[in-house]
This record gives sequence, structure tokens and C-alpha cells, in this order.
Amino acid sequence: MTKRERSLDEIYADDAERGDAVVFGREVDASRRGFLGGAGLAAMGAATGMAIPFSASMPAGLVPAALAQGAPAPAPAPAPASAPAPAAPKGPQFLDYPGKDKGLVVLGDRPLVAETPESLMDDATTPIGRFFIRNNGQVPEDRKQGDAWSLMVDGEVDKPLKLTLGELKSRFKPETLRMVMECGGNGRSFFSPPGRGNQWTNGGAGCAEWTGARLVDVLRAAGLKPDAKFTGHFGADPHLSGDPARQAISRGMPIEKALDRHTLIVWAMNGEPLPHIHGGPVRLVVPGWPGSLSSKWLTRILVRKDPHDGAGMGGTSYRTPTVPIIPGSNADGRTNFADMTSMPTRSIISAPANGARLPAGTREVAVRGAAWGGEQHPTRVDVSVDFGQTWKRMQLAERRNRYDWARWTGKVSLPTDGYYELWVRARDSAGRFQPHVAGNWNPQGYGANPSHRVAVLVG
Ligand SMILES: Nc1nc2c(c(=O)[nH]1)N[C@H]1C(S)=C(S)[C@@H](COP(=O)(O)O)O[C@H]1N2
Ligand SMILES: [Mo]
Repeated sequence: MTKRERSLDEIYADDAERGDAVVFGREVDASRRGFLGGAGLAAMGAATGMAIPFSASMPAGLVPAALAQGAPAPAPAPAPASAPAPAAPKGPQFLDYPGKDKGLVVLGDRPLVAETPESLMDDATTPIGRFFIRNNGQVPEDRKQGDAWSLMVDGEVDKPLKLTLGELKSRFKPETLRMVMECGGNGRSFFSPPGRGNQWTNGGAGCAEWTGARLVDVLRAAGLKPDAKFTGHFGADPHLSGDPARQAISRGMPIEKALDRHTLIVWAMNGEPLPHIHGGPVRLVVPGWPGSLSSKWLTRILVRKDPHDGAGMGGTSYRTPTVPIIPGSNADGRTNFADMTSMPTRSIISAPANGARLPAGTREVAVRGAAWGGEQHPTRVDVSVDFGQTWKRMQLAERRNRYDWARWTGKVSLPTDGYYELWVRARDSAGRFQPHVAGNWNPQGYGANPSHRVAVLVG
């Protein structure tokens, strides 16, 4: 047998720094890999032993998707029995949590935050086991109160309500909708320089079937006063410090969003009682807007005449510049910033997975994924295999209801064996395409929605 060159993904799986040295010709900060120059491109071709058929149209400075931050480490080649035990591999830390898929990637463990790799967003309805987790404080103790859980609706209302979950279920007509919930920081890792916070790739999103009462029905039952202009949301989770005087998070929204018939007080997810880690027994689901509004372990909705002032409001929290600022600058969010409302349009390729190796001679690849867009919805999805020179339109499936994501499928052709990147790009109902790079830099890194890229090796 001839001596086999180690592929670049094997080198990366064993030793990411060595991989960087091969590609970039020098050591680079492994968390923020540098840009790939012409020499690096040649080195990469040599290291993978593969041609890059469309290298001529590869944008200068592009970090190949196979190497980009967040790429799941490809499985290393099995080592011979005699080989010394390999050093602990660097790369993603996978979640080990009851009921959760082992493929979820931990972004932080205090508070617990885990994202769903794009390849696990392959179901039309995201299974509970694959749904991302985002906590800001401690996970409250699970007292298994079920229908005895109670919640308050007060403030600018005629009749403050104190409702148990049992009463909520019996007094209001339940609604079931399949809707995306997405963290406001989803895509943050694509910003340069990095935004502060969890370094989400595209995995701070999922699309579940939510069952609950419409918030509008509950607010009408309480009777809104003329001054009812905003909400404030409260949950039972303790602050990370354990200080009872501090809130983990307490966000609020304009009353118009609270009156949207899709905004729900939810007690079931995919037909099951809402799991504790997702805010059970009761949470809000405020679709299309930053996930932070969707308060878990919901205890109180305060109706206000002024914008809410809880933890996670004001400054640069869930706020983006209304006038572009210099990336990396030190804005405090007081001027020319606005609260985030709609999330931007995003699309993902859920199959093939990043780093997929296809048999030599493969000339056609089936591709599929999802697209969604906050208050907008996707009107078309295109995939490119030649670094964005040409695009092929994919087929969009019907959405069940507003805020559902659109699943899409299609086929792309590959002219020869080699290294390819599949790029996906959605256009939304406002006519906006996803950009190639994250724009509108902001200190906390919100709203990054560049094209998702997947590396594929044929041969
Ligand atoms: N009480 C409470 N609600 C919360 C949070 C939290 O930390 N505490 N995190 C918010 C954020 S930032 C997001 S993105 C979503 C995540 O919901 P999930 O963990 O069910 O995916 O819950 C929101 N609701
Ligand atoms: Mo979030």
C-alpha cells in the first residue's frame, strides 16, 4: 500500500494549530483563524490532495468553509492499535444532558447554552432533543408544579389576573402553531471583530410546534387600559450570582407585538408538556423577534405605559445601531441605537453536513435545508457551488402558518471531483438577500446572517 497523505480535515481533527500552520504557513489564533492568501490556497489544495475546481472564483481572503470557526471536527481516521493514545482533541464540546442529542454543541456551561449544528436542523419540526438551549441565569429548581404553576398579569389593566396553568388551559382556547424561535445573537460568531457573548454559528434557532393560549386573549380578559403600551416579562430563574435582588433576564416589547395572534403563552412543545429546560411548565413564545422576549418559567406579565426597564433592556442589549458604526468601536447604545424587533432572514443547509466526503465520480448532490426570516418569510432560496458566481434556485415547501420556517430541497451539479463549497442564500418577502459577510457590526453582535457555507469533498 502506498503511503497516504493525511487529509487536511484529519490534521485539523488531531491538531487544529498544526492545520493552521499548514494552511496559513504560520501559527494563528485558533479561535479566530486568519484569512487565506493565495499561498494558503495552494497549501490547502496540496494538503487535501484535492483540486478546488472553482478556485478561480474564490474570493480573495475567504477562509474555506472546511476550516471556518464552528465547523464540526470531522471524525479522525481510526488509529492503529499500537499507536499511542492521541492527545485530547480540540474542537467543539458536545452536550451531555438528559433527553438532549449528543450532537448539540456547548457554547457555555454557566449559564448553560448549547446550539444545534445545521446538520441536526434537518427535521421539519425540530425534535425537543435537538432544540437549542439558552439560559441567562441559573436553571430554576424543577418543583413539578404542573397545572398549579401560577402567573400574574398586572399593570395597566382593569382587572389584574392571577391564573394557574390549569385555569389558563381551561379559560382560553388553545392554539397550536409551528414557529421558529431564534436567539437574538444567532450568527454572532460571523462578526469580525467578535461581538460579546455566546459565539453562535447558525444553531441558536429551532422550529417547534407550540401549544398555548394567545397572549392577546389573556390581555383582553384582564382589560387593557388606554395607557397600555408595553409589556415586561418575568421568569422564575435565579440570577447567576444567586442574589435574589437581581434578575437573570426580564425583557419586554411594544403592546402591538403582544397583541399579535401568534404570540402565545405556551405549555406544550411538539405535543408534550413543555420541558423544564425550555421554560416548563409555562413560557412565552414571541415568534420572529429575539428569543430573549420568549420568557421561560413565566411568572408575570406587567403591562406598562413606558418601555420595560428589566435586565436585558437598554444600552447595547438587544439593540442595534440605526446608523452604521465602526466595527470594534465602543458605542454605549444610548444614541442612534434601537431595540431589535424582527430577526433577519437566514437559511441553512441541513444536508449534506459540513465536511461531507462523497464518493469519487459523484456529479449530482441532493441538498436540503430551511429558511426563515423574522417578520418576513423567504420567497426564494438559491444554492451556489462556485463561490457565488452562479446560483440555482431550490424548491420551497409550503409553510404551515406564519413564522413557520420553509423547508427547501434541490439538486446541484458538480463538474469534477474536488473540494467544493455549497453556499445557500435566501431572499425574503421584503426583497432582501442574505449578505455574504455579517454587516451592521454592533458591540453585542446581533443580526449576523451571512450565507451558510458547507464544504464538500468529492473523491
Ligand atoms: N426566564 C428566562 N427566559 C428566557 C431566557 C432566560 O435565560 N431566562 N433566555 C431567553 C433567550 S436569550 C432565548 S434565545 C430563549 C431560549 O429558549 P430555549 O432555551 O428554550 O431554547 O429563551 C429566552 N427566555
Ligand atoms: Mo437569546
